[in-house]
Amino acid sequence: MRKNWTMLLVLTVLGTVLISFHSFAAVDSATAVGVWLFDDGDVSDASGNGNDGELMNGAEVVNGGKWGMALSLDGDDDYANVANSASLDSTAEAYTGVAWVKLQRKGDPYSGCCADDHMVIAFTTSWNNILNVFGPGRNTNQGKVEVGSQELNPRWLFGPTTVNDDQWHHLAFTYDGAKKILYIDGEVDIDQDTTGAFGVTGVDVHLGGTPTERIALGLMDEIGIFNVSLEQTDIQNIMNDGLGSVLGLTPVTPQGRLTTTWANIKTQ
Ligand SMILES: [Ca+2]
Ligand SMILES: [Ca+2]
Repeated sequence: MRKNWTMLLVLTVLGTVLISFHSFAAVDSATAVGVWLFDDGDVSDASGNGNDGELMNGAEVVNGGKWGMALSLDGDDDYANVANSASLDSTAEAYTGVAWVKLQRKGDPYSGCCADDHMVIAFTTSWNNILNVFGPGRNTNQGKVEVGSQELNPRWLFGPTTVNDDQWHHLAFTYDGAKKILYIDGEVDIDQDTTGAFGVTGVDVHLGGTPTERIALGLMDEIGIFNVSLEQTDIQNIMNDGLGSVLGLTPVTPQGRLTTTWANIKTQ
């Protein structure tokens, strides 16, 4: 009898630990405003909010993504446009934007900011909320990642790490009304105390460029927008397991499992 009670206790404790671990690891899919995996060959939104995008000026969805297919940008005039919606407007006060990017170096540094930057995610054209990679016009800052908004105080922030090396990097920008945080490959690249709200009402979202400038050269995959500021563990789960599987939208792929296994092995 005593043995059974002990076993019951052990199982209860184990169950509680597993349940709390699971809820800690989960990202609430209800906070995902737009999820663009590109795996259907287009810019369809997997979040359920209907924020489907449109390929502009010859932008393509191609094989060779981080996982499955990816958005391909020519550095000239390509981008994807997502029309404004009430769900996109819900990101004004708390926000997370995530994306995998594989960007090429556009050329040698020269004087003249900033039309040759690589835009990743932008609520614009008034720079209401941007996740942007510096181009040659930024001179020695070429390849560094910039986040911010015209309406925040302070407005802009960029970190030390460069990502224009034709390798895949995971970028995330979070804002909670008190702090901007830029993550690169799951680690904090830079953060800054900040106040204000994004003026995004009625604004389209552009992926990989804008209608007038800052056209990325390279690939982008697994772009997501949330109306909450996610924690670092959430960002790392999205990076390691894939945006679709973390949100329960797609099954965990063998490739995703392998990536996670390798990441675990490497950190041991
Ligand atoms: Ca084009
Ligand atoms: Ca993909």
